[in-house]
Amino acid sequence: MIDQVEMMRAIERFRGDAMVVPVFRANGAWAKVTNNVKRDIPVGGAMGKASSVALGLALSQPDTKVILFDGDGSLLMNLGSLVTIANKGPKNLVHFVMDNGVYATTGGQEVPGVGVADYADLATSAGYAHSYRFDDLEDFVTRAEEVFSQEGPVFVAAKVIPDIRLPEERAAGGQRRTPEAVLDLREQFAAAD
Ligand SMILES: Cc1ncc(C[n+]2csc(CCOP(=O)(O)OP(=O)(O)O)c2C)c(N)n1
Repeated sequence: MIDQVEMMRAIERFRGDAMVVPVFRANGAWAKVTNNVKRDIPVGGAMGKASSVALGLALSQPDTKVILFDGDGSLLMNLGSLVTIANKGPKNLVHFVMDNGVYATTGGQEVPGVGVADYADLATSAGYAHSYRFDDLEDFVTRAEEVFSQEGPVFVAAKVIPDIRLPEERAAGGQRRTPEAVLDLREQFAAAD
């Protein structure tokens, strides 16, 4: 299993000006490594909808990469988005599912299908252009360049260590929230017009 902060450190090197959409625990992890916070658009609360938000961003800004860090519980709540994304075929979307096997944010309850449902297979059968699965950090680091150079939509299922520590134990806080991210983005899009 992979430490998601370490995995994200490797991803940040390929990030450039990509917009990054992290959900729940992935948001806290990404906050530790991001170097371009104004291009980070966390989606909290609206569980399951980050994949739809990322699709919208990717379609509206086709020349900019969009990196989505979905949760497994979140993806399960909007599994149809795999088919919708594949159908739209955004070449600039890289969709990670941080598969920790649990709803970490609400205390670590097991998600359905652990050890049975295969998200990479689901993405392939939905029609994603490329689909990967990783459960080893070194393996991911070795192939990260390939992952980010593919034409999307690209799907990456990553088996990550669940972080079910309470906020005070995780030294959480200071994370970016959706409303400020949307305002920042609006300014950037307006300036580019
Ligand atoms: C529609 C809806 N149901 C329930 C919740 C409460 N909730 C917030 S986070 C979360 C778990 C998210 O799990 P996952 O996507 O796997 O991310 P993780 O917490 O493991 O990073 C739940 C159930 C919610 N925000 N929205």
